[in-house]
Amino acid sequence: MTSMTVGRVANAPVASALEGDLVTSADLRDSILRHLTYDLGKEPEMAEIHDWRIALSLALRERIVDHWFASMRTARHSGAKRVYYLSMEFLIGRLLEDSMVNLGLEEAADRALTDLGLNLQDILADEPDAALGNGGLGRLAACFMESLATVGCPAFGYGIRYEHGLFKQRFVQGRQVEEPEDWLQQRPAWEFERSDIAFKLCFGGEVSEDGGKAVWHPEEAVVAKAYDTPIISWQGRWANTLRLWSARPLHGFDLERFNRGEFAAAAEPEALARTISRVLYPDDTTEQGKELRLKQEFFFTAASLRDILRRFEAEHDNLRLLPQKAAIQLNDTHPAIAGPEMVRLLHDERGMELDEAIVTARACLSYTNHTLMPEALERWPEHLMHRLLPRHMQLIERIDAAHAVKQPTRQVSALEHGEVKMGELAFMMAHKVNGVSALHTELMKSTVFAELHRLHPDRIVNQTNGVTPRRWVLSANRRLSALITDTIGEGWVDDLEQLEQLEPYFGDAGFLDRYAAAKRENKADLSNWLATEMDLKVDPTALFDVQIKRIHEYKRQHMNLLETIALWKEIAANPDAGWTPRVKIFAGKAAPGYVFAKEIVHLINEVAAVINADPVTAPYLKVAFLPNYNVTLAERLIPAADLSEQISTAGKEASGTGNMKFALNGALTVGTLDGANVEIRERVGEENFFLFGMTADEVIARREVPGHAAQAIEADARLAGALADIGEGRFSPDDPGRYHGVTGNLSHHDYFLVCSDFTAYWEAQRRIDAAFADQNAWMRMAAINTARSGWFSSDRAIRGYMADIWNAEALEVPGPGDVLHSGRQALG
Ligand code: 26V
Repeated sequence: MTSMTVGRVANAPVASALEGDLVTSADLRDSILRHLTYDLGKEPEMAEIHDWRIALSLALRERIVDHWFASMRTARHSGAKRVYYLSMEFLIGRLLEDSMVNLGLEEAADRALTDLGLNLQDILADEPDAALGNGGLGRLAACFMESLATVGCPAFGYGIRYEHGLFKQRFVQGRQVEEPEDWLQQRPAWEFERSDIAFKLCFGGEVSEDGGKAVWHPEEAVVAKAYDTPIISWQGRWANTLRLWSARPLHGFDLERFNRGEFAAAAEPEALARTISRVLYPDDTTEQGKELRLKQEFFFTAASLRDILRRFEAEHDNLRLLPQKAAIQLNDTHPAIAGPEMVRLLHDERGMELDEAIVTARACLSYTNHTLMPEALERWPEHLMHRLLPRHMQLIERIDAAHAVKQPTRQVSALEHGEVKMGELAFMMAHKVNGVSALHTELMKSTVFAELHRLHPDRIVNQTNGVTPRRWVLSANRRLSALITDTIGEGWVDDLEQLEQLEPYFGDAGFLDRYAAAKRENKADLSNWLATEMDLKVDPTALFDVQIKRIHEYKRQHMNLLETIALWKEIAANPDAGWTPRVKIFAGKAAPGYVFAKEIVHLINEVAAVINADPVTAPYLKVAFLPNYNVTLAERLIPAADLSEQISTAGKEASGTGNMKFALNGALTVGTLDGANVEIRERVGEENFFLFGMTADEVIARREVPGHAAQAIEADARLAGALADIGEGRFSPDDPGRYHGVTGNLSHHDYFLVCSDFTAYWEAQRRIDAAFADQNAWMRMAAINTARSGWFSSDRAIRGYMADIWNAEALEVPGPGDVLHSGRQALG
């Protein structure tokens, strides 16, 4: 099939752009074969698809390395401030296409593989997702890494190299079943193992005093070992490092015990130490109070701070300069132990005065809050903190006391009811605290952090989230990207607000036709995929109505489902009423221990089975719940969506980022005034957004109305009918009472006000039906969403952090032409 004699054009002189490309593709083919042969030890005839994929990845990685070293060198020599993004999660997905597109080597790779008798799409599809995150917070961190590189900001991402990422979801008779995720099974293609970068980290023991100095005598130690993945910018202008820590034993294998025949015991320390980086916690709301989780948090935070200080001390000798050289962003409170740990490193280990150490640490640190849900705000029992990190517990008390001195009324403390409140601790130790949408930031000021905000009125700032256009438009939606580039040139890819330039073309019939054709073809692709992968036939011209996100009560997938049931009943009662055909698409994982969310999963599947089997309603309604939602599935679904479901109870969704991806890809939003929906609606225009439901203030007032749920059900026969069907077991005839928990919750407590918002939601959906029937008008609204959503680029968000929080500057990066196709020439 393949041959090593590939010198056909490799030595040809580069006389034209075309020939230049040919040289590149031949070079690439050579290096794919070289990596396959000499790194993987495979003969082409014996190689399987994953071998080729890894060989291609290594060939691309090789081309990233020169840019990477050059960027590091530039950062070192310039003395510029570096940004450190500490995040417990990086939900990366696949990296091969991203790297290839950013390097501008897609055509070359395609040609090289064709020459080798291979298909690029098959190879891309073979890459497992790096699923080192739960949802929005982790995906935001991944978008930010790509944007940090693209804007040329010298930065490191720091996190944990989990052996097992987020569990895989399967449905067994409609129920969610979790299976371990194993992304490291095959050789990871992107990372570099750094055996030389390792830090010893300690836990437990006690603290003694020696001449007024605290001395920590820990009882346990592990080693954090670094693995680096280079993150390349758009057009390869800059590259940063994602450094993930893996836990190892301090003293490896116990040979003495092994020789005594205690084989399992000999390997025990290794297994125990490795446990720390073994699994990603899959619970993105309820804190389980797990000791291991606190260990994970300290493990990666402390390793990262040591690395940051080591780098600083190699370049500078005055610790007071630290805040000018290092901006450390805490992604949620998960790394909030950074406050006390930094104080310990500066005060205990380097002799800085305690007060100055606190001020210095604060000047470096800043904290992003991603949720106001009380159950998701981290609190650790003091006794646990004391047992695991006794010196840190002392320092937390000192930090809290120092803060209290400055506020005579002493209303705020990081210590309460025997717990350490990590949000308060992070706030006290950060010079800036940010929310992730305008509404969320205002709610932070008026609710959870109201007192702290009163004391520090300049500390809270807003940075509305964003998403990277390279992955979420350019790569995920090739047809739309080609149309945009044909119309306004390629500048939009790293200057997304240029999408505004599309609007003048809407008058040309041709533009909207092509826009509609792109959407139609994306939907046809998805329809084919649903047919082959899920054995589900759908009408590719139907309205594709998509809700994809973690399954959670506040996100209200069950409100969408109730509307689906009500619609189905109405269509069944009157099939000839001219219904707008719809495909309701759901995807999302429930946390393994979250009983209510798992019941919703089961119910969606059971409702889908009943509706999809109904021949009367089949032309108008189908329901699909796609298993194992992940980044790759999102990339497949978003470009094919007509309608984006963003229906959370107002005040509960901090921002949302899926909402931005949908709007950019020309799906209209049906949504509440929550999170970034508010800003999306402001930008795309209220006439291009389907708003419904209570505002955050109205939600709070409504909860005070006694019997609000019963009232709403009484007033809406459709809602009552859908609830009755569920309650009577219409979708679960084998166990009619299966969903009494769900219906009971909705009819009585209904904390998330599904019933109270239902009627408005139903009405919005019928407005949508009517609007979709006029395809020309709909496509115009969709195109307006694309043209006006450029502000939601993560490049804009990162520039906002740089200006308002980090005080960091981008470094001059050479233009694309200086870098691309420059072979092994370094950037200088
Ligand atoms: C919390 C916990 C608690 C312990 C176990 C594991 C775990 C994992 C993650 C979290 C954080 C949940 C917060 C979160 O993901 N918030 C989402 O952040 C997005 C990015 O800012 C935002 O768009 C979403 O609205 C928000 O829900």
